Amino acid sequence: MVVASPNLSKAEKIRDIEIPVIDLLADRCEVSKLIVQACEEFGFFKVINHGVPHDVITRMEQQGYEFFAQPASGKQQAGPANPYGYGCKNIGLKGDIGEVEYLLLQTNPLSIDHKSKSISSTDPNKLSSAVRAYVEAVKKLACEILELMAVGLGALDTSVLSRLIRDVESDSLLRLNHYPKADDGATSPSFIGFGEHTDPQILTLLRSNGVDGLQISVDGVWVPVNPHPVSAFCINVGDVLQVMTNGRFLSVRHRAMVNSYKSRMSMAYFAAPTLDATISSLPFLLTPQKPPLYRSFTWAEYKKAAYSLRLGDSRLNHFKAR
Ligand code: GA4
Repeated sequence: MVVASPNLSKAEKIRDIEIPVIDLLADRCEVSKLIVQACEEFGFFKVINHGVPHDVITRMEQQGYEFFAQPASGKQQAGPANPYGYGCKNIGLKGDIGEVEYLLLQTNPLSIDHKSKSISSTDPNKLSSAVRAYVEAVKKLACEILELMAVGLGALDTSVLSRLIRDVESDSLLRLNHYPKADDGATSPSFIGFGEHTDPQILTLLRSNGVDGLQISVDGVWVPVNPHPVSAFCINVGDVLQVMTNGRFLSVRHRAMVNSYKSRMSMAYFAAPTLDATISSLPFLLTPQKPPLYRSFTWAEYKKAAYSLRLGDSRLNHFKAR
């Protein structure tokens, strides 16, 4: 719960009190207000009682552990990530590097089935069924959260955000990240697993194996996000949602550090629209005093810009309204 401590800066406050943990089984109207408040203040919050079945999560995690435990030659069958598939240390297409290995997957059912064959040498069906079940459950959760946001923002049409990601052709992604512990082969003295960036999409739903490493930037200060409660999902606003809310919600810079006591695995679902979807500020949030901060663009255009820039670049600056 966020408590008021009047004389502290936002960074000092959050260091003491943690980002908000929101119980999705609480009163719907209250929950929608808390979500909006968290998105405005921090761009991050956690949800508990989220309805994603425990066995769906553990099956997916198990597949992740098995994949990363393979020898390099096995993992490389699923790579190089260009941008999808298995990647090791190389992030994106512009030379960014981190102490991380990952699997980046498209989430439409056909692509999951196809890619599972190159990822799993043992049982592709087991892998694809775990990924499909996980994606279905987190997509449902993402839709629910987007509907609560729309309620909290006062939208008459409460599906105005969720329908963007509901389409089977949505460009949503699933990323499994493995950050080996620092003495397990991490070579960078900075211990940066995944360098600072914002997420380009609408919303990110993140799970980790209870090991810390995630940090968010609050007023320019790096603040660790405690991985507890372990059953929670950590949710953050992406660039597209910042645009749609005309800057009311914040797409906040974050990064992942490696640590020296335990390796970390995280699973991130990036909820995105279809490639041809047009993104612009929601009309009911615009007034003569608050004109659009960004120009309209398609998701394909934004994604192309993201891959032409470095990880830490500010993409949204390129889409400001004139
Ligand atoms: C950051 C969020 C997601 O992990 C991701 C990343 C993508 C990639 O790793 O392929 C990007 C990065 C992310 C933003 C800028 C571009 C694209 C690497 C990079 C340098 C999958 C995404 O959609 O954007």
